[in-house]
Amino acid sequence: MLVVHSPLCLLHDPPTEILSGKPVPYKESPDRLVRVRNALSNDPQRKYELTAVDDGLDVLPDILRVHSEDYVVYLRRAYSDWVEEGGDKQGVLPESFPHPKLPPYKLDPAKMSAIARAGMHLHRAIDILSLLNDVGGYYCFDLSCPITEDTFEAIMASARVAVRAAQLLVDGTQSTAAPHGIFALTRPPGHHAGTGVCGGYCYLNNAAIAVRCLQDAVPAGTAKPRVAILDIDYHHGNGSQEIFYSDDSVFYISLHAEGDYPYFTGSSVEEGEGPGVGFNLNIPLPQHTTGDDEYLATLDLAGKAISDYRPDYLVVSLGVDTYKDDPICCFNLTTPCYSRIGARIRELRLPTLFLFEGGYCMEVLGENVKGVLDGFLG
Ligand code: Q9C
Ligand code: ZN
Repeated sequence: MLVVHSPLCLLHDPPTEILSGKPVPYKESPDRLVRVRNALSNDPQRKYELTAVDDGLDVLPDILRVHSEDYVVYLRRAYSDWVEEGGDKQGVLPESFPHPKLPPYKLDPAKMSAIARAGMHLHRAIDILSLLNDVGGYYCFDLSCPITEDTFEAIMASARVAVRAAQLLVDGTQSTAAPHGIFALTRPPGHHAGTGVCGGYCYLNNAAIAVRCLQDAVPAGTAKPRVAILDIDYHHGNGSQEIFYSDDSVFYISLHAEGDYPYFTGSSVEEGEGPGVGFNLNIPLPQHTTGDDEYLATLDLAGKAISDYRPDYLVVSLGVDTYKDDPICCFNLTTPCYSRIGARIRELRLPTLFLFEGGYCMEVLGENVKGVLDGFLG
């Protein structure tokens, strides 16, 4: 199996996040990536071929099919503007947020038009404005997404990994006996990032960017490929849900913990809107009591829904924070369960793009991710 990665993804390394009200060491560390990479490259059977993505690959057009220009300009400029305005060198951490109970979410019109102007000329005019320092809360929904000096470089590299992996999946799908699979070693993760907002360690929605690449890789006049996203991260992918909520060409299915982060989405009544009604499926599972058997039984239901949709591609948001000893999550999955998950995904017999999302138990992170991929390979 091809594994696409980028050393630049290691650059993002914020010192702290706020968890339960206090600063703690940042859980979404570069070491996560190293652990997974090592587990795959040390496979005794050498089943995984690691390939670094070309740093020169221009993925801005791909990103702009998912995210708004003003948001991307914000991400690009936020750190330098913040430091210029006297913000802490450790990184941007907004401290005031628009709230649904305090509408409207008005920004200074002069700032917004400057942002919009910069957005239209994103390639060359990134340095028009230093106006964004006090709007961070408009582009962020929690305290787990500091923007450091290196964040933009790392999130662009993560998006490049996603795009390249999608391209390779399309290229390799012609010949098929076994279902074809590719792993995008994306980090920072993506499924909490929405059209214009970061949160939950996520800045750019790598899975969504990959979905649009898969869909756009067909000749003009050909039917748009249908894509199913199976999100098996412990947390609900609120960003992915938002991006595809009214889109019937993308079926988003999530298994996640009921009542845990991100708290305000993930209910089974969220079934899509407009043309997207019926193409968003949330399956919340109880915290503390969900173990291997309950999880696999639920995954079978998800698999049935995916088969019924008849997608051309499957994109898997692969989080392993469902593990029993994950430091910030409360499911009880054991290591042997991960290869069984991979085997279930294999049974769908679809060209499959796996993207790395969450998972914070460092000791077994590599083993658990490799378990899913091993199970898929059969
Ligand atoms: N009390 C991913 O797994 N903080 N993101 C949670 C819970 C943020 C998780 C606080 C967790 C984000 C990709
Ligand atoms: Zn997660």
